[in-house]
Amino acid sequence: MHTQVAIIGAGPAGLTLARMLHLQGISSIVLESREREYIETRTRAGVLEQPTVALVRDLGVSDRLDREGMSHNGFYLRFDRTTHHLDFHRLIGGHATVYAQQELVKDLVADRLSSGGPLHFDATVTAIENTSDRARLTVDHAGTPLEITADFVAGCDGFHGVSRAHIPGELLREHSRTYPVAWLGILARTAPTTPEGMYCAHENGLSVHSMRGPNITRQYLQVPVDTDLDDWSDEQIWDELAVRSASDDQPELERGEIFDRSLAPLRSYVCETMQHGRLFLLGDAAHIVPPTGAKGLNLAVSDASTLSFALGAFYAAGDRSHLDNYSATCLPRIWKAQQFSWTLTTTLHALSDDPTDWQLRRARLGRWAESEAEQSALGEVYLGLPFPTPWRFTG
Ligand code: RFL
Ligand code: PHB
Repeated sequence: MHTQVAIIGAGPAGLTLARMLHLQGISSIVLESREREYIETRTRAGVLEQPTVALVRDLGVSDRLDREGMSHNGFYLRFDRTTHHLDFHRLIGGHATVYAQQELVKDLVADRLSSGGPLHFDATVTAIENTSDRARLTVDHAGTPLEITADFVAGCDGFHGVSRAHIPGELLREHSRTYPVAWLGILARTAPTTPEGMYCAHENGLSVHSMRGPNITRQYLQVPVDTDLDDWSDEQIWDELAVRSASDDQPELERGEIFDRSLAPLRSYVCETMQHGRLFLLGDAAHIVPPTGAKGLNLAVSDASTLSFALGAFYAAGDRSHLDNYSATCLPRIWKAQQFSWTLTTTLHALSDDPTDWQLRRARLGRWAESEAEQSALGEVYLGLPFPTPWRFTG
């Protein structure tokens, strides 16, 4: 089996790339190690930046996103029992959209299958051979060995995938930072706490209050990284969410049935370079941001857009320069998102018992609450910096 581009992983990076290549007349095969149902129900991200939404519209797969996505002007910030609304729309224009990652994945899978594009589930790539004239992938497809050759390989296989290990160690510079905390996330049947998402900074730690619809909330608690999910009863989760979000200006948090819970440790990671020979890394395969600020999915889509443009230039005009510059083109935007996520993470979480740290964090929160200049600067990155290139090569 031969294809122009072999795509490893059917997450946001792999599926958006497959759609962009299809629209540019470039063939691809998507290989996903899990079953369809698993990737369509995995609870993860929820906040889409403006450039991500614009791209999904441009790709013609936004019908449900346009109907069901919740458009937000900014977010709420609560500390010292007081609520502040950061209205980025009023200050700089634009919106963020709340739409669950697995819903976007469902839309992209349905589109891929209905347009006849190859997408194989239960297909695990175990090795990539990167030679001068082609790449060769070894695949375990439901227990049957399969070999695929491709002009290029897009490693969209997430942080624990196989692709990154195929960049030679001597070329790889890894930037890694772990945090002593994780997010305990829940989905619950109850109305959203605030009309838009809210970050609450409390001396016990962060709580985040988001939503997935008029009667479903998504909420997170900062917990120690070695927490066992079973250590928390539903009542303890609600009690702690209530303590951290308590205010003097808004009603108390509503409680409801918790029907999903998960734990996600916080990590920052970037690998430089993001390419070697015919292999390109995208999304979580190349970088991880802590969830504070909601950048991960959006970075994955941004990388896909950059690679789509570069492949378009190669196939339409024989111009390899954009492929050669892929990593250098992606990295500045990735680092800006890293910086944003790190600033939000270190300001909103309680990461030490030192009272001086808390005063410094409060001072920064105070500036975010009182200064429109600070809010505009935050809003520019939160709503989404422009993607490095268009997704389509037009000559
Ligand atoms: P994915 O989504 O992990 O997809 C990778 C896919 O590759 C498959 N795979 C393989 N397939 C074949 N062969 C192999 N050898 C393979 N190895 C792996 C996997 O099964 C999988 O299907 O990576 P991608 O496409 O780079 O997308 C990244 C995003 O999923 C991730 O960054 C976000 O979910 C992060 N994130 C958030 N991002 C946002 O932009 N906004 C948010 O609001 C947001 N909130 C979050 C988040 C992540 C969270 N967790 C759980 C870490 C909230 C949380 C709690
Ligand atoms: C979410 O809605 O899942 C969400 C909201 C804000 C974040 C991360 C995730 O920073």
